[in-house]
This record gives sequence, C-alpha cells and structure tokens, in this order.
Amino acid sequence: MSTTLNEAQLEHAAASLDSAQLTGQAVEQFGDSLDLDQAYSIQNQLLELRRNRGERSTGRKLGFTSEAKMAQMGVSELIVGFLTDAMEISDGGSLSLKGLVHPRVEPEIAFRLSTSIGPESTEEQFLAAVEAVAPALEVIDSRYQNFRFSLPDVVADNTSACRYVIGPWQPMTPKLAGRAVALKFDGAPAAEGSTSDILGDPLLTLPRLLAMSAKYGFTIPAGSVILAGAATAAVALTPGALVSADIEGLGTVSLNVE
Ligand code: OOG
Repeated sequence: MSTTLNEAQLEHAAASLDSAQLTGQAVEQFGDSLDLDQAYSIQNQLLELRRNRGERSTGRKLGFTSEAKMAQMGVSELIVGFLTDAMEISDGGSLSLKGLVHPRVEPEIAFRLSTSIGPESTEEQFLAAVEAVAPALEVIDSRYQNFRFSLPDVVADNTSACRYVIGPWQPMTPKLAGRAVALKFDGAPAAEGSTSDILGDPLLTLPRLLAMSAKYGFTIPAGSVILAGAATAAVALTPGALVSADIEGLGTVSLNVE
C-alpha cells in the first residue's frame, strides 16, 4: 500500500519542483508516495508561487492526447497543466537553453477563448467560446531526472510545461481533423503526424478539458490559450536550431534555439 504525503510534505514538494524549474537542477521522482489529487494540489501551489512572483495565467495545456506521446512516455491518461505569460515566446522568437534541464519540443494546435469557461459550462458553450485556432510549439522540460515520471509525478510538475509559441491566429474552423503536421529542425523533418493523432480530432480535447475543469474546480477566463497536446512524439532541442511546425491549412510557427 502506498503512503500519501501530508500538507507540509506537499508544500515542500511544490517548493522543490519550483526551485528545479528556476535553477534547471532536476529532482527525484515522488513515485508511489503521491496520488493524482495531491499531484494537482502541488500543481496549484506551483501556480500560486509563480503568481506571487508576478506571473499571470494565460491558459491551460493538455498532455497525453496522442498515442505517440503516450507511447513515448509510457503514460496513458490525459493531463492538464497551466500556462503563464513568462512561458510565452513570440512567433519567431528565441529560447536560451541555459537554465533548462533537458528541453524537448512538440507541434501542437492552440485555441483561444472569447468567453470564460468553467465547471458549469456545457460542451456547446465551450465550443462556441473558441474564437480562434493557431499552429503552436510547446517546449516541455521535465524537472525530474532522466525525463522519467509516473502520472502523478508529471502532473505535480505542471505536466512538464516550460515555454510555448503561438503562430498566426485563424478564425475558428470546425474542420481540424486530418491535417498534416510537420515538426522541422532547420527545415528538415524531425517528426510528422496528423491533427487526427490528437484524440481523432483536436476538438475532442475540449469536452475532456471541460470534464477536468469540473473535477478540479478551475475556470478558464476569456482570452485564454488552450494547447490541445502534441500530435507527435517530442524531440530534444539542440542549440542553434531553427524549429518550426507546419499545420496544413493553418500555417507555420517557429522558434530559434540559442
Ligand atoms: C508531459 C507533457 C506531455 C503532450 O503534449 O502530450 C504533453 C511530458 O511528456 O513530459 O505536453
């Protein structure tokens, strides 16, 4: 039987993950000592610590919405994390690898909300609230040694969220499935997939996110960005690379790695 952590230990876990994120020094996995509810409570504490440093919430990100990601990490349940303004890099902007542990990049689809969504919202209201869609890159960086974790471990570590880049916003279209996705390094393919690799259709991430907002009691304010999860496995970042993601019919987003 696993023993769970008490309040003081949860606070300590949040402080150590926060400091790992700030210093780039990886920490050990919590393993069996953590359950999923406690992991989300640590994640909330991480958000509070960042807010206390002046960061502002900008949205939510989903993880493990594709088979490729689940297979790569050996985890099979959908997870949600938070995004802040300090994580955002403008399209074509630069990322220094200094202070990061072992960053990887993933091609994603981003949604933008015109109205607030929360536990009381219906699926129809959520869909109607999505006003725009964009190609996106997510940089993930596990704060655990060797990029290995259990499901509660990765939830506690804010689902490895590190940075994100949003490409040109397009008006929302309901036809998001079946579009080719290409992640490129210096113009050469590094990973390829389809938007259908995201739960069959990226729009199907929205009811799942709504269910998690009800379960964990969070709202997603108007103007928020939602990252729907990677369409391909993640690829390790290398210094000097120009990383881009093309999504058929949605455009291109890029990032310069320093
Ligand atoms: C967890 C984050 C997964 C995705 O898009 O599936 C994720 C990880 O693999 O470190 O963001």
